[in-house]
Amino acid sequence: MERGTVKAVALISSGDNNVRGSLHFLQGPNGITHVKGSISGLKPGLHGFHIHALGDTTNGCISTGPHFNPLKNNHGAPSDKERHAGDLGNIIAGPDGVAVVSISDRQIPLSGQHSILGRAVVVHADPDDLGKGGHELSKTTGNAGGRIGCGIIGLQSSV
Ligand SMILES: [Cu+2]
Ligand SMILES: [Zn+2]
Repeated sequence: MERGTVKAVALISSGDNNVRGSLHFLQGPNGITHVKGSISGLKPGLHGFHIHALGDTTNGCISTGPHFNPLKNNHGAPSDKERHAGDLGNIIAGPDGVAVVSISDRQIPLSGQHSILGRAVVVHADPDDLGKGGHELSKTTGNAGGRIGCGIIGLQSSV
């Protein structure tokens, strides 16, 4: 896999609510990708936050497909060995409805075979139970509820 510095950006929006935001992705030479930004218009509390497989929003966030899962694992927490590559856990919105995002992760590269470029970031209505909720959806989606915002991850100039 390429290990150069690569930058990407995703603008988060939704067709039918006020969820908005922008996220910046930076992959360092060590292969760790940093995700930084903020998302507003959220209900205070935890919201599932994932990379989904497809960069397709023709039918809104629903057409971004399932969680990005190139290794065919079960859903889990970002810190779990068994997880989807796209499992980034939860973001937390404050009383003002704004979630500040600052995540570093090894499984979301911006280059190479398992690159997330051209895929989508999705924010959910409910908390991700990280695979441990005992719900029938826990091992596939974390039972995180509806998709209230999403954006396609696009390459940005690294200059
Ligand atoms: Cu999701
Ligand atoms: Zn997942």
